[in-house]
Amino acid sequence: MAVSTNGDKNVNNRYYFLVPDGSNGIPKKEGGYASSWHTDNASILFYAISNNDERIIEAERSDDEDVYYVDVDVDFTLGFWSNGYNPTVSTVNIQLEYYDAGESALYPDGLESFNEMIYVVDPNVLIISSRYQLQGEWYYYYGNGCYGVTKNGNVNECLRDDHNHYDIGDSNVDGVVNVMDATTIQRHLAQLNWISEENFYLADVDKDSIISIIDATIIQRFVAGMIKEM
Ligand SMILES: [Ca+2]
Ligand SMILES: [Ca+2]
Repeated sequence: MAVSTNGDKNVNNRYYFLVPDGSNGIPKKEGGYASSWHTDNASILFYAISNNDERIIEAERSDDEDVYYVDVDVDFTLGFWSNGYNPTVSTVNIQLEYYDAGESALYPDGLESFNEMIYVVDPNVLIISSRYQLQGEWYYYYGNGCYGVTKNGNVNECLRDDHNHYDIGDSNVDGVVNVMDATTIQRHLAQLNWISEENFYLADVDKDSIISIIDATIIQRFVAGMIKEM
Protein backbone atom coordinates (compact mmCIF):
# COMPACT_ATOMS: atom_id res chain seq x y z
CA MET A 1 0.00 0.00 0.00
CA ALA A 2 1.23 3.46 -0.89
CA VAL A 3 2.15 5.66 2.08
CA SER A 4 1.77 9.39 2.18
CA THR A 5 5.01 11.29 2.74
CA ASN A 6 3.40 14.52 3.92
CA GLY A 7 1.01 13.16 6.50
CA ASP A 8 -1.96 14.06 4.34
CA LYS A 9 -4.35 11.17 4.39
CA ASN A 10 -5.82 11.95 0.99
CA VAL A 11 -3.08 11.30 -1.52
CA ASN A 12 -4.32 10.99 -5.05
CA ASN A 13 -3.06 9.31 -8.14
CA ARG A 14 -4.05 10.78 -11.47
CA TYR A 15 -5.29 8.25 -14.01
CA TYR A 16 -5.84 9.17 -17.63
CA PHE A 17 -8.19 7.42 -19.99
CA LEU A 18 -8.42 7.41 -23.73
CA VAL A 19 -12.02 7.38 -24.88
CA PRO A 20 -12.38 5.21 -27.93
CA ASP A 21 -13.85 7.08 -30.84
CA GLY A 22 -13.73 7.04 -34.60
CA SER A 23 -12.95 3.50 -35.60
CA ASN A 24 -12.24 2.18 -32.14
CA GLY A 25 -15.58 1.91 -30.43
CA ILE A 26 -17.45 -1.35 -29.99
CA PRO A 27 -16.92 -3.83 -32.84
CA LYS A 28 -19.96 -4.08 -35.08
CA LYS A 29 -21.45 -7.35 -36.29
CA GLU A 30 -20.97 -6.37 -39.92
CA GLY A 31 -17.35 -5.44 -39.35
CA GLY A 32 -15.57 -2.29 -38.35
CA TYR A 33 -16.28 -0.46 -35.13
CA ALA A 34 -19.01 1.76 -33.81
CA SER A 35 -18.19 5.44 -33.82
CA SER A 36 -17.81 5.73 -30.09
CA TRP A 37 -18.82 4.11 -26.84
CA HIS A 38 -20.08 7.32 -25.35
CA THR A 39 -22.40 10.03 -26.55
CA ASP A 40 -22.37 13.77 -26.05
CA ASN A 41 -25.07 13.60 -23.38
CA ALA A 42 -23.20 11.08 -21.26
CA SER A 43 -20.41 11.54 -18.75
CA ILE A 44 -17.25 9.55 -18.53
CA LEU A 45 -17.33 8.02 -15.06
CA PHE A 46 -14.71 6.26 -13.01
CA TYR A 47 -15.85 3.73 -10.40
CA ALA A 48 -13.21 3.46 -7.69
CA ILE A 49 -13.32 0.45 -5.39
CA SER A 50 -11.43 -0.38 -2.19
CA ASN A 51 -12.01 -3.01 0.49
CA ASN A 52 -14.46 -0.81 2.38
CA ASP A 53 -15.46 1.96 -0.01
CA GLU A 54 -16.83 2.62 -3.46
CA ARG A 55 -16.94 5.94 -5.23
CA ILE A 56 -18.12 7.25 -8.58
CA ILE A 57 -16.00 10.07 -9.94
CA GLU A 58 -16.92 12.12 -12.97
CA ALA A 59 -13.90 12.46 -15.23
CA GLU A 60 -12.44 15.76 -16.38
CA ARG A 61 -11.47 16.35 -19.97
CA SER A 62 -7.71 16.72 -20.32
CA ASP A 63 -5.47 18.61 -22.73
CA ASP A 64 -6.70 16.37 -25.54
CA GLU A 65 -10.41 16.13 -26.33
CA ASP A 66 -10.39 12.33 -26.34
CA VAL A 67 -8.42 12.00 -23.13
CA TYR A 68 -10.07 12.19 -19.70
CA TYR A 69 -8.62 11.94 -16.22
CA VAL A 70 -9.61 11.45 -12.60
CA ASP A 71 -7.73 12.00 -9.35
CA VAL A 72 -8.26 8.95 -7.18
CA ASP A 73 -7.29 8.33 -3.56
CA VAL A 74 -4.42 5.82 -3.47
CA ASP A 75 -6.43 3.60 -1.10
CA PHE A 76 -8.61 2.54 -4.02
CA THR A 77 -7.16 -0.65 -5.41
CA LEU A 78 -9.57 -1.40 -8.24
CA GLY A 79 -11.60 0.63 -10.66
CA PHE A 80 -13.31 0.74 -14.01
CA TRP A 81 -14.33 3.37 -16.53
CA SER A 82 -17.93 3.61 -17.69
CA ASN A 83 -19.88 5.66 -20.20
CA GLY A 84 -22.57 6.23 -17.55
CA TYR A 85 -25.14 5.64 -20.24
CA ASN A 86 -27.62 3.05 -21.34
CA PRO A 87 -26.52 0.67 -22.81
CA THR A 88 -23.68 0.67 -20.34
CA VAL A 89 -20.26 0.25 -21.77
CA SER A 90 -17.34 -0.04 -19.42
CA THR A 91 -13.86 -1.33 -19.12
CA VAL A 92 -13.12 -4.50 -17.23
CA ASN A 93 -12.03 -4.03 -13.62
CA ILE A 94 -8.62 -2.41 -13.66
CA GLN A 95 -5.88 -3.07 -11.13
CA LEU A 96 -4.88 0.33 -9.67
CA GLU A 97 -2.00 -0.58 -7.35
CA TYR A 98 0.90 -2.00 -9.37
CA TYR A 99 1.96 -4.68 -11.80
CA ASP A 100 3.98 -7.52 -10.40
CA ALA A 101 6.89 -8.68 -12.56
CA GLY A 102 5.48 -10.80 -15.37
CA GLU A 103 1.91 -9.56 -14.90
CA SER A 104 1.91 -7.50 -18.09
CA ALA A 105 3.70 -8.45 -21.30
CA LEU A 106 4.40 -4.76 -21.98
CA TYR A 107 6.11 -4.20 -18.62
CA PRO A 108 7.90 -7.47 -17.80
CA ASP A 109 9.61 -5.97 -14.74
CA GLY A 110 6.31 -4.75 -13.35
CA LEU A 111 5.22 -1.19 -12.50
CA GLU A 112 5.17 0.43 -9.07
CA SER A 113 2.26 2.74 -9.76
CA PHE A 114 -0.05 3.82 -12.54
CA ASN A 115 0.05 7.44 -11.39
CA GLU A 116 0.07 9.83 -14.38
CA MET A 117 -0.42 6.87 -16.73
CA ILE A 118 -3.19 6.39 -19.25
CA TYR A 119 -5.50 3.42 -19.67
CA VAL A 120 -6.16 2.86 -23.37
CA VAL A 121 -8.93 0.55 -24.48
CA ASP A 122 -8.06 -2.13 -26.99
CA PRO A 123 -10.93 -2.09 -29.49
CA ASN A 124 -10.15 -5.63 -30.59
CA VAL A 125 -11.08 -7.17 -27.25
CA LEU A 126 -14.71 -7.16 -26.16
CA ILE A 127 -16.23 -9.22 -23.39
CA ILE A 128 -20.01 -9.29 -23.43
CA SER A 129 -21.54 -10.14 -20.08
CA SER A 130 -24.17 -8.12 -18.23
CA ARG A 131 -22.54 -5.09 -19.85
CA TYR A 132 -20.20 -4.42 -22.73
CA GLN A 133 -16.76 -4.69 -21.27
CA LEU A 134 -13.63 -3.47 -22.92
CA GLN A 135 -10.12 -4.45 -22.05
CA GLY A 136 -7.12 -2.17 -22.32
CA GLU A 137 -3.62 -1.53 -21.11
CA TRP A 138 -1.75 1.11 -19.16
CA TYR A 139 0.72 3.35 -20.99
CA TYR A 140 2.93 6.24 -19.97
CA TYR A 141 1.12 9.45 -20.84
CA TYR A 142 3.17 12.18 -22.56
CA GLY A 143 0.40 14.76 -22.96
CA ASN A 144 -1.57 16.00 -25.97
CA GLY A 145 -3.08 12.58 -26.49
CA CYS A 146 0.34 10.93 -26.85
CA TYR A 147 1.22 7.78 -24.96
CA GLY A 148 3.76 5.00 -25.15
CA VAL A 149 5.58 2.24 -23.33
CA THR A 150 8.79 4.21 -22.64
CA LYS A 151 8.95 6.06 -19.36
CA ASN A 152 9.64 9.77 -19.97
CA GLY A 153 9.04 9.19 -23.67
CA ASN A 154 8.24 11.92 -26.10
CA VAL A 155 6.35 12.65 -29.28
CA ASN A 156 8.62 10.31 -31.23
CA GLU A 157 7.29 7.39 -29.21
CA CYS A 158 3.70 8.58 -29.51
CA LEU A 159 1.20 5.79 -30.06
CA ARG A 160 -1.67 8.25 -30.42
CA ASP A 161 -2.61 6.88 -33.81
CA ASP A 162 -2.18 3.27 -32.78
CA HIS A 163 -5.90 2.78 -33.19
CA ASN A 164 -6.41 4.16 -36.64
CA HIS A 165 -8.75 7.08 -36.98
CA TYR A 166 -10.14 7.28 -40.48
CA ASP A 167 -12.92 9.58 -41.50
CA ILE A 168 -16.18 8.06 -42.64
CA GLY A 169 -16.10 8.11 -46.45
CA ASP A 170 -12.40 7.24 -46.65
CA SER A 171 -13.26 3.94 -48.30
CA ASN A 172 -9.77 3.33 -49.73
CA VAL A 173 -8.30 4.03 -46.27
CA ASP A 174 -5.55 6.42 -47.34
CA GLY A 175 -6.26 9.15 -44.81
CA VAL A 176 -8.10 11.59 -47.09
CA VAL A 177 -11.65 11.74 -48.38
CA ASN A 178 -11.63 12.55 -52.08
CA VAL A 179 -13.12 11.38 -55.36
CA MET A 180 -10.99 8.23 -55.28
CA ASP A 181 -13.17 7.02 -52.41
CA ALA A 182 -16.30 7.25 -54.58
CA THR A 183 -14.41 5.39 -57.28
CA THR A 184 -13.39 2.70 -54.78
CA ILE A 185 -17.07 2.14 -53.97
CA GLN A 186 -18.00 2.01 -57.67
CA ARG A 187 -15.26 -0.54 -58.29
CA HIS A 188 -16.46 -2.53 -55.29
CA LEU A 189 -20.00 -2.58 -56.69
CA ALA A 190 -18.64 -3.62 -60.09
CA GLN A 191 -16.67 -6.36 -58.29
CA LEU A 192 -13.40 -4.98 -59.61
CA ASN A 193 -12.02 -4.64 -56.11
CA TRP A 194 -13.21 -5.51 -52.66
CA ILE A 195 -13.79 -3.30 -49.62
CA SER A 196 -12.90 -5.50 -46.67
CA GLU A 197 -15.32 -6.18 -43.84
CA GLU A 198 -12.98 -4.33 -41.55
CA ASN A 199 -13.34 -1.14 -43.61
CA PHE A 200 -17.02 -1.56 -44.45
CA TYR A 201 -18.07 1.14 -41.98
CA LEU A 202 -15.91 3.72 -43.80
CA ALA A 203 -17.71 3.10 -47.11
CA ASP A 204 -21.26 2.80 -45.72
CA VAL A 205 -21.58 6.55 -45.46
CA ASP A 206 -25.37 6.70 -45.03
CA LYS A 207 -25.30 3.89 -42.43
CA ASP A 208 -28.00 1.75 -44.02
CA SER A 209 -25.77 -1.33 -43.57
CA ILE A 210 -25.09 -1.83 -47.27
CA ILE A 211 -22.51 -0.36 -49.60
CA SER A 212 -24.42 1.11 -52.51
CA ILE A 213 -24.13 3.72 -55.24
CA ILE A 214 -25.81 6.17 -52.84
CA ASP A 215 -22.69 6.05 -50.63
CA ALA A 216 -20.51 6.92 -53.64
CA THR A 217 -22.86 9.75 -54.59
CA ILE A 218 -22.77 11.22 -51.08
CA ILE A 219 -18.96 11.21 -51.17
CA GLN A 220 -18.99 12.92 -54.60
CA ARG A 221 -21.37 15.58 -53.33
CA PHE A 222 -19.22 16.09 -50.24
CA VAL A 223 -16.00 16.38 -52.26
CA ALA A 224 -17.71 18.86 -54.63
CA GLY A 225 -18.72 20.98 -51.64
CA MET A 226 -22.45 20.46 -52.26
CA ILE A 227 -22.88 19.08 -48.76
CA LYS A 228 -20.89 20.12 -45.70
CA GLU A 229 -20.84 16.80 -43.90
CA MET A 230 -21.59 13.16 -44.57
CA1 LIG B 1 -9.54 8.04 -49.28
CA1 LIG C 1 -24.87 2.63 -47.46
